[in-house]
Parts: sequence; structure tokens; C-alpha cells
Amino acid sequence: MATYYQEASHTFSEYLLVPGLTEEQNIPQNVSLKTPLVKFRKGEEPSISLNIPMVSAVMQSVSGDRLAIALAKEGGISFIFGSQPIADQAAMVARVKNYKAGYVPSDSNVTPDTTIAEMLELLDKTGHSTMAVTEDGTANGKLLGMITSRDYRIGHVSLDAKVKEFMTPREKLIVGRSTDNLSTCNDLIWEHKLNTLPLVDENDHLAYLVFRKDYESHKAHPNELLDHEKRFMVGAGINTRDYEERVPALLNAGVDILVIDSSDGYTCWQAKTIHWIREHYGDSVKIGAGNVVDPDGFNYLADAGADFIKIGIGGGSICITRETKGIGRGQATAVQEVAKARDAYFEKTGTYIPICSDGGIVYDYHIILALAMGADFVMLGRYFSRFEEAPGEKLMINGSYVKEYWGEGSNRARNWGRYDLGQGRKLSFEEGVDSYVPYAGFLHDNVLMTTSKIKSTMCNCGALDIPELQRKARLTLVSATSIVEGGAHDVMVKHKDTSFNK
Ligand code: RVP
Repeated sequence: MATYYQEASHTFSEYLLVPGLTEEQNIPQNVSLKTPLVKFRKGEEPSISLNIPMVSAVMQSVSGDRLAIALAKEGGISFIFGSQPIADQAAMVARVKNYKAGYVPSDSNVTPDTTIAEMLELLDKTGHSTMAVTEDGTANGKLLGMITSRDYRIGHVSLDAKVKEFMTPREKLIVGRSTDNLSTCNDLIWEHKLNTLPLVDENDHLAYLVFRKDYESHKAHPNELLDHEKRFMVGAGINTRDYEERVPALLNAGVDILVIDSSDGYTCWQAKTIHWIREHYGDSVKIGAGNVVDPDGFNYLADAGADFIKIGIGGGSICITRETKGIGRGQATAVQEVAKARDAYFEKTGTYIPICSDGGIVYDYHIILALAMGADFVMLGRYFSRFEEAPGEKLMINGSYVKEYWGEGSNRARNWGRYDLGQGRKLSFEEGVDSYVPYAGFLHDNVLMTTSKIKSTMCNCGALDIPELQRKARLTLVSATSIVEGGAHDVMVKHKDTSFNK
């Protein structure tokens, strides 16, 4: 006979936190959101931790290289989508890894013999008026000078004139060494009142440009998630089919962590994929697995060797898996059950495996509920898809800006590998939709707001970090009527809030 769970499964909106004692030290400035990303042994430190408990979904409409850089700046990590050719995904990873915070490869380069007309054409294309003048006109050629819009006056110079007549020649330039750290660069920028500092290698070839404004931005991001070479960290999604080719290519591009991307991860194919990685790379390659919704799924992937485990089936905003296939579980219940299994596994083996609540975060407060219920971090799709840095198109619909957001199981993404159960990559039926979400501006401003709400609630619960929140949290299920009571009620609201994140 089938097994029946006695309790209904619940979602986040059905819970609230009951505040605990707030003491003097419980102020947002003292709260740490640092959280483990990969498994670790009792008493040891994880080899990778996040500085904020937020990662971006393995989706075409969410995790491209631009969003990955913006999120790493804030202390989280993106998993670059795997539903694209291996070379394209590896190139995206490489772009994140090559983006050195504060050090910019010069993208507008000319030679001394470039004409002013050609230079203006380049300016039009890149929008950058500060150009490096190199021997061969490349970003890493021998540096011969710099030219900026202050060096020539349009309308007063002949378009046939050459760059060399107006540039600041190399001997008059202040330059730094490619090995200089940012604070040395910043000292030079201030000392010589520069806007741009070129950095050269031992052969006087151009390596990077450091801009005054970028140094200031670096200072404004104290949570940056950096590897030991001070490059941004980035993850990538893989599938259980082409990993023998995909994994080496991603590692070659510098990826920091992988995740097997699937709607149902309780499968022998996930175990096989992890075993293959362990066989070829030992523990040096970090790999997450999932998704699961119960202790059996968790224990299976834990025993297979996963470094973190993702929870969630059918809760995603664009996901129709529950409707099409009838599988899934209320996200809050799934997190609670898997958290119990994770704690039991830790007790039994001494290994702590972080868990990630994936999908179904609608309001910011859902994030803190997921954390309080035991998640170490959350994965978000819709949330990030609304931002300027997300790959979707920004459009004006009925007078408001929106971004496109589509599921990996939609006909648009055609990521059938994520959903197939061994039958091959072909269209069976859609498990996701194509949609619009309200445009919400830049990632930085939104993440700052979200994390400040999380910190504030943690103060209400008397918690200074996530483990303390998990120990102290007291959660209560709420009735349908009290959910109504939670919103504005019995008043005529003047300005209806149309934003999705409260
Ligand atoms: P959400 O944040 O609620 O938008 O959910 C994002 C999650 O939804 C993803 O991380 C993934 O687990 C799931 N997803 C992605 N595509 C689809 C689909 O097409 N069904 N579902």
C-alpha cells in the first residue's frame, strides 16, 4: 500500500516567526550573514562560504556573466546556466573569472597612426572616451600613450589628423605595475590627480586600467566573494549526460563550484555524475546536487558525496511541474524535513552538508523563514530576473518596464535535459512558462534592501548569525484568516504597492 503523509505540506506564506528576546548587541550592524556553501567536518571551516545567503538560479533568464559579477560583488554566487553549448558556458565563466574587481582590461585601443575619424568611430561603438594607444592597437600591446576626450576639441581638429598628434605620450604618463594592489593604485591616482591609471608589465605592455570611480565602487562592496587570487567566485550548472566534456571545460575556465541541475535529483544518474567527479578529481572539485524534498533524497545524495544539496520541486514561480506531473511538496515542509535529515547526518557522521532552499521565494521575508527552518542559503530565480544585470530583455508593457523571465522547462529554454529521466534530450512536454516580471533596477540596491530586512528580523529573534537564528527560531503556522490580517486590511490603501518583493 502507498505511504500517506499524515500532515499537509506547507509553504512559506503559512508561517511566521515569533520574536525572541532582543538584547543590546542585537543591532543590524552586528549581524553576520556568512554561511557555508560546501560541506565540512565538525570543528573545521568550509572551504567556501558565502557572505550573504543568496545564490542565483541555474537559468538562461537569470545567471549570465553580468549578473554573476554583480552578485559576487555583494557576497553571493551565481550558477551560470548549463542549457547552452559547453564552449559558451565556459566563456561566460571565464568572463567572470577574468573580471578583476577594480582592474579593467582596456576595451578601446588605438595605434598612434589611427585617425581622429577612426577613433571617434570607436568611441561611438564602445562609449569609452579614455583610450589606450598601443603599438599594435590591442589591449595588451606595448603602451605608447593615452588619449581622452580632453586631448582634442571636436570641430577644431582635422578628422584626418593622427592620434599621435594629441595623445599623452608614454614618457609623460604615470603608470603602475600590473602586480600593484588596488590600494597602491589608489595612492597613485590621488597623488597625481588621475582619473585613469594604466598598469603595465615588465615589458611595458598594457595589462589593465584602474579607474578612480571603480576603486570607489570596490570600497563600497565590503562583502565581495573572492577566490584566493582575488577574482570573483562563480558556479555553473551541469547535467547528468555530457559531464565528461562539460566539467573539464568549466574547470579550465576557472569555475569554483558546480551543481547538477535537475528538477528531481533523487536519481542514480546524479550519484553516477558525482562518482565520476570524485574518481577524476577527488574532493578538489566541489559539486552540489538536487533537487530533493525529503530525507530519503537527501541521504541518497549525501552518501553519493554531494557538497551541498538543493531542496524544492515545483515551487518555482515559472514552474508547472506539479500541474503537469503531480510531483512535489510544499517548500516549507520540504526544507524542514530535509534540515532534520541534514542535522541527523551531521550527528551520525560529523560531516555538515549545507542545504539550499530553491524556488518559491516571493517576499523577502520568505528568505528568513527558509533560513530559520534550517536552510543555509536560498536559490532565487524570479527575484534576480527583475534586475538590470539579468539576461532577459527589458520592455515597456502598458506603461511599465518589465523584464522577460522564462523557465528552464519552457519551450523557450528547451532544457529538456533537466527534466528527462534517461529517455534522451527530446521534447516530451513543457514544465515551465515564459513570463514577464516587473523591472526592479540594479541588483546592488535590491540586495542591500533584502539583506537589511533579513538582519532586522534576526535582531527581532535575538540572533547574531544564521546558526543562532536556527537554534532560537520559533515558528508558528498561521490560519488563512490571520494571513489576511497580515496585510493592510479594513482601510482604503491610497497607493497600491505593485512591487513583488515586500
Ligand atoms: P523562483 O525563484 O520561484 O522563480 O524559482 C526558481 C527555480 O525554479 C529554479 O532555481 C529552478 O529550481 C526552478 N525552475 C527553473 N525552471 C523551471 C521550469 O521551467 N519549470 N523551474
